[in-house]
Amino acid sequence: MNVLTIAGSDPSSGAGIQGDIKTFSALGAYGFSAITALTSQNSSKFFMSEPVSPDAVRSQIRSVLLDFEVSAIKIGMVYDKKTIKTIYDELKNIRIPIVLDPVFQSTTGGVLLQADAYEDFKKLLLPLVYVITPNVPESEKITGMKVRSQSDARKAALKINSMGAKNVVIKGGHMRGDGVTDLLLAGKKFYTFSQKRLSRDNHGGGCIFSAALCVSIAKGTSVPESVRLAQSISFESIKNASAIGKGIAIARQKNTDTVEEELAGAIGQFVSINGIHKYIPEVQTNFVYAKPNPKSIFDILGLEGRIVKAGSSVMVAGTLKYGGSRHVASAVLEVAKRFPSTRSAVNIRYGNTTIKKATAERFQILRYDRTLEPRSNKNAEGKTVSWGIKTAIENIKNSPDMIYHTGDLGKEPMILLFGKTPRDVLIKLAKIR
Ligand code: PXL
Repeated sequence: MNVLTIAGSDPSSGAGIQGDIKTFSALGAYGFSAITALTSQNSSKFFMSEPVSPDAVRSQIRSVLLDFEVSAIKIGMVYDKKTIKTIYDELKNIRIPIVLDPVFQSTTGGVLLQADAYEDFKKLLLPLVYVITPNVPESEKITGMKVRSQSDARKAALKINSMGAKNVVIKGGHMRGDGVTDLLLAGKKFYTFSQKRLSRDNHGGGCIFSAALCVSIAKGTSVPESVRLAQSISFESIKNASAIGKGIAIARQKNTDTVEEELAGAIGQFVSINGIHKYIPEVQTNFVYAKPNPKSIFDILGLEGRIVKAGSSVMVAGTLKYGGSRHVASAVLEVAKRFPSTRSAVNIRYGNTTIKKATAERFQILRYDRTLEPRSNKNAEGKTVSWGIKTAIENIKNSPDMIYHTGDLGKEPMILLFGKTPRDVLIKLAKIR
């Protein structure tokens, strides 16, 4: 999934374009960028800034939108009137959700929006916006109101909404109190999200919030859920800030794991393998990948749906979801309990030749016999796979590469191929085809 940031360059890489790209990557999104302005700053001082020409801003945005699929756009530093007008002209007719982070001043005091550009900022950009994410001083600038309390914040949110922004988040970091409460106005409803207050200044935390929000919106997650996620990601990154320069600490994205990215990539490769249709069983195929140390199938990403065969073509029907797979996920869950590094699996059609090739490759192959399953277990919905896998791995010392069964009355035989990662599973699959 791809997103675009339209923002200023920050050579300290904590905020702006560079910060956004890091956040996008950490969350498994591909980030495109269009640079509106150059700033020169470090952790102590903001030295200067200058705009990129309108032609160049326009051309950058077009070069991205003409070619790539973009699921959401983030706008950060827009610097001046000409840049605002250019962005407005390029985005006014597109249907991609826009997250606007109104940044007016850098942490070290640099001017990110010129004084004569506020009117155009409000008039042209706010009506394009799906979610806007001001902090308290920014919300005051936009509305002309004083925002000192939660009730002021609600009034400000309503006003910003009336100015055109569909959903409004007012980040509460600058308000007094032990905790920090971010306020969301979505539709006609208010939501609040509270978090402990971290007593450290940082550079980049706000950019991380809006960039994470942008990725979450791009994935189709609801606005309230996306705000909750953005708050948690920016909180962790502020906690993780490091004083790598002589001045203010720079917020650092925690590396989130890339379960979704890896699995989606592997499924894409799987379906394009030449002749793979011969390996799709009657019940079709699922391909799963667990978070580290999965506790239930809801820690395991799989297709809600299947990889299906139609003649000799194979395609993905459904989307990736935690808990999306029951059978293959239950198998991985059982194996991961004994062998935590095994986190991925795919089910393929049973065939003698496949077993022989796997034997020749010296795979660790196990089998279980479904006909030996205790009747009480058979009657319990969905327990067969767990029982079978548990039985198969009971006495082994090394993690299995393959576990199969040869069926039961009305049950198709099946092979499960395991690996540490989806890529590992594909490598094993290549050896036995
Ligand atoms: O964090 C706001 C911000 C956004 N964009 C750029 C910046 C800053 C803060 O310094 O420099 C380019």
